Amino acid sequence: MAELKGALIGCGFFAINQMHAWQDVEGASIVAICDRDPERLKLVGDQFGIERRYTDAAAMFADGGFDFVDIATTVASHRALVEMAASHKIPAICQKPFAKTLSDAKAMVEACAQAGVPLMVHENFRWQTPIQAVKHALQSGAIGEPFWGRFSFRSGYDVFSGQPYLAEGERFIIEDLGIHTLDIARFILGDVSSLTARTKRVNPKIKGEDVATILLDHESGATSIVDVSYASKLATEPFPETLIELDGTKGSIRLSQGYRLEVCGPDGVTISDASPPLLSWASRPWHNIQESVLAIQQHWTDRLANGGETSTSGADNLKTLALVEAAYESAANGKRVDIGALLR
Ligand code: NAD
Ligand code: 89V
Repeated sequence: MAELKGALIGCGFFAINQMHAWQDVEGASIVAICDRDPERLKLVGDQFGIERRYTDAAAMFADGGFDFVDIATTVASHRALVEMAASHKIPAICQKPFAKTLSDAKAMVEACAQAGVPLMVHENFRWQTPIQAVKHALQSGAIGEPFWGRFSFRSGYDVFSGQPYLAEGERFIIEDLGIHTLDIARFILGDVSSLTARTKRVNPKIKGEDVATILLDHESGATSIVDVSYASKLATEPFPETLIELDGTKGSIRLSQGYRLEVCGPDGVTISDASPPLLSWASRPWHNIQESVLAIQQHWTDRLANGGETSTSGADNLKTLALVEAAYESAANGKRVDIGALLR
């Protein structure tokens, strides 16, 4: 089958990972790039040898010559760019956060559905090797029916040095990082019916919240906690590991720091190393995230070539984004928020 041709919009901090990963993906490659900042456009174009360069996305779509677009810009531009892709009938990948609001996200899903083109959110954390290992352990039946979980990301890593805009928004950790952790909770324990959240800002140099604790009621009846912090000074910095605890009717799963996976079931205890591989272009500690970028982009390529909905389609991601909106609402009014009402 002919290789799929992609165009990438947004040549910033994280797009470097996406460009590296596209070089490793089987069945697709990037043929055009766009950034409104000419310096970033030159830097990425030169580094990855891309000749077709645009400072205007509309001009790139008008020229065409690609099968899909990979939108790697920050959230403010997502709706306009996804709708532009839909108007040209071009399948689109859109970085997280999918949209500024749930109503924008619903409109983006609708625009792509009307155009008949696939839409995937680059929600890569569920594709991390350790997260997939937890999912497989749970699916094996080793711990029976899960009734409780904890999904935890606590760190003191200086995330603002690479992504200074994260210090400037009214919203920070739930929208940027908790969105991944909430998605992992959905991926592992299924959809959520209601939630309650509490937030704090510990770092006085940023505008938004940097600590959040969220209690989730899953549709299955399970209860879980999503707790995220960029204000936690720990003896060994765990960035960017998500730690998981699951209790089931027959046993338990623990994914602990250092990618140690412990599965305790009726037949005994299995301890394994769920470390992600270190790809040739990756560097620690980001290698866990970087590997998941390759995995999600390969998944997109395989689905685009062979058909079928992606794991983190736009429609699926509405249910994660609803948790983000609900968490801010609950933190503001102190009440439990019904997720079904937000999605209707
Ligand atoms: P960035 O600011 O470094 O890069 C964004 C780039 O997009 C900039 O170069 C900017 O000039 C360009 N841009 C913005 N609007 C544009 C438009 N309309 N047309 C053309 N170019 C435009 O941001 P970043 O840190 O690379 O983050 C980008 C996105 O990736 C964010 O949504 C962020 O949340 C997400 N992100 C995801 C992960 C992950 O693991 N999935 C990790 C980090 C960042
Ligand atoms: O994945 C992200 O969106 C990043 C980070 C993991 C650093 O929070 O911003």
